[in-house]
Amino acid sequence: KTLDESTANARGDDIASLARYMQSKTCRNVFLMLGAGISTAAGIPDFRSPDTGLYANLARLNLPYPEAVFEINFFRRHPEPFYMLAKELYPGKFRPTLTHSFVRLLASKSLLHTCFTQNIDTLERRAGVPAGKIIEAHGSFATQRCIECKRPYDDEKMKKAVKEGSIPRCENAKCKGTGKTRRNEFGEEEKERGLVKPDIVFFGEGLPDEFHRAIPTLREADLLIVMGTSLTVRPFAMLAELVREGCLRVLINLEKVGDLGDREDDIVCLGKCDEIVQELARELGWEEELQKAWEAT
Ligand code: CNA
Repeated sequence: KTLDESTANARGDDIASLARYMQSKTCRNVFLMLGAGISTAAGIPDFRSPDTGLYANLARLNLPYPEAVFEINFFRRHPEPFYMLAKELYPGKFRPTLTHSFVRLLASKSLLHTCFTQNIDTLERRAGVPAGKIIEAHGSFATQRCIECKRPYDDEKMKKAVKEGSIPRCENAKCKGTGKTRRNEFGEEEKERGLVKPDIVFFGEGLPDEFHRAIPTLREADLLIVMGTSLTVRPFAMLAELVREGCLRVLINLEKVGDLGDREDDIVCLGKCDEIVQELARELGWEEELQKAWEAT
């Protein structure tokens, strides 16, 4: 056997035993931890993949360092790079992947307890995963508000601004922004209103309350599947350590990440998530249903 064949066989065995476990009575509450890698097949670049990731392709934005584009203090001074990127990443033009449809299937089979996602692309919702099962830990592009006075900003105006490449500002007449003044179109001095930002969590901002509220439920997990994430962003990455010892943990990713693989029963399946999920669906007898669910998206 070649090394490749042995690896493929080992993966096949792992997937078969995972499927058996999922079909057993013990496996009632499935939790997911998702990241940008489940959306790369939809055409959305992730952050950290070499060559294709956003961080490798940000030179054109003239940033002091790549993460600055998602830092709240940098955004307050220089919103332009973020809005250039938002134009490319804005939801609407991307279709869910097979992996997103697999999540939907888990929900329709009453196996899914909670899907924790770091993704901001809203593709879980678009694939039909019930909103009540999703925790968008880093927020999403679905809504937006002023970063100073926090007044929500209109969805349609936001779409238009992103499309046109303009930078939206708060429309609350009382918004004082950062206190800076500027001259308006009539030559009068007025306070510059705050910048509008999608409700995605930037570095330097807190995670949504619903994320914190959902953490204790992880103790109920019988199975945790971690997919498409480098597990480098905290506190999200810590969730994988919070499931009880007896909970089966599975990693489906291009590379090994976090401490997945360190516990005796952990399963590590390295490869593209769409391919592995398809193999798993085959083992579960869900292949046709998965295909149909995906075609319907
Ligand atoms: P990341 O740090 O870029 O890591 C992605 C991981 O996925 C890496 O380990 C890759 O090897 C792996 N990967 C890439 N493609 C595949 C594939 N087809 N199959 C399996 N594995 C794959 O991204 P994280 O999500 O870990 O980082 C967290 C950030 C990224 C969050 O704050 C997100 O908001 C942010 N982000 C989100 C999106 C999105 O919503 N689609 C896109 C880019 C960045």
